[in-house]
Amino acid sequence: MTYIAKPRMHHPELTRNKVGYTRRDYEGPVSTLCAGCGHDSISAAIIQACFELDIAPHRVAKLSGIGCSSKTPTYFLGASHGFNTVHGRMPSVLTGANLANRDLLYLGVSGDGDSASIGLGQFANAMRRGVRMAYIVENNGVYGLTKGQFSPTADRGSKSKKGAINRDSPVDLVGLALQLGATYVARSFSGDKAQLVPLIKGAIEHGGAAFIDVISPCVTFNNHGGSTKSYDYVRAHNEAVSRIDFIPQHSPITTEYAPGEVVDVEQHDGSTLRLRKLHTDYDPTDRYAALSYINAHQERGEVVTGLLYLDPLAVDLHVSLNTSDTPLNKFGVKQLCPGSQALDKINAALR
Ligand SMILES: Cc1ncc(C[n+]2csc(CCOP(=O)(O)OP(=O)(O)O)c2C)c(N)n1
Ligand code: SF4
Ligand SMILES: [Mg+2]
Repeated sequence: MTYIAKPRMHHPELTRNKVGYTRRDYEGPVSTLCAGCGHDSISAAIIQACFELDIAPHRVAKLSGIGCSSKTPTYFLGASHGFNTVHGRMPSVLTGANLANRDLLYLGVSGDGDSASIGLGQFANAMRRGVRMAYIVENNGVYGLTKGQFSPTADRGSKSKKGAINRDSPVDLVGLALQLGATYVARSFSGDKAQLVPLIKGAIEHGGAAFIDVISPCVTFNNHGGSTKSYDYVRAHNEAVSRIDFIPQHSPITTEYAPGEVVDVEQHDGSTLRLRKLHTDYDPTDRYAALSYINAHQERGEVVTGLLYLDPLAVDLHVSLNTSDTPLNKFGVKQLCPGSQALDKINAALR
């Protein structure tokens, strides 16, 4: 049995959001992951973000690869579209679905093994093409599902549960996402819901490729001394560059801040990301400065979290390809297949 259904009864007066759903409507069956796994906290943050964003569940498509992390879409948004792909292939399947139906909101959930090992090429091409999606990697530094081998994001010198030392250089997905052209790049920690929920909201509402690397400790295989992906290590080395508040479209801005204390960045859909800067020298609109800031802090063993880079004017793959505003899956056979005469004309024009 891979999941346990939750009891369907709930209190009739549970709070409903603007589209009439309760928080329970965004949940899935009971998780079968190990108790305390960081991945379950990320599922809870996704549920809260979608409930608070007033997104009708049927407007979301959640796609994943293979791994404990990739199992999690079963445990949230039970009434949304879902596709559990082959290991490392979530980005290409999501790209195809997005091109066929641009009306849905795409959520890609993956693991550090799924995205930084077998799926590295897929991750790279989704980022560089600007596929509109919220791409979340639940990063625990190990292949949890196959019993805790080091993954490519494990830091050099970090120790396995049995004491083996990792001698390989790490793949930094945040650095890669920045270099490859992602237009929304963030890092967070599964143990920091206050930071993670607004980051997920901003990613869902972003108009291009949004990537969030969430450090998500594996309590069974990688939560010991010597691991740099344990709860204790991340709590002790977390360097948040900013706190963000997500302000939906047309909502009144109520909190008052002293000048210079916050930066408001409006996204293409009219929502605002309010950044409360914790490090005044950090500029989240400068891709290359962000890269060198992150690298310098990483050298010192610090984990830089928060919204690391944002291009509020991002455009996505549909704009680059100049696709029709009507989703392709809404066209009938007549429009999609104009017949052999039309094809002959095109061929003749190319001769
Ligand atoms: C093509 C293929 N190769 C290898 C595997 C075995 N396998 C399953 S999950 C996994 C790694 C999962 O690691 P990660 O993505 O980090 O997820 P986690 O379990 O840590 O959340 C591997 C190697 C597979 N299922 N398919
Ligand atoms: S093995 Fe690790 S990653 Fe997998 S469910 Fe257990 S704690 Fe989570
Ligand atoms: Mg992993």
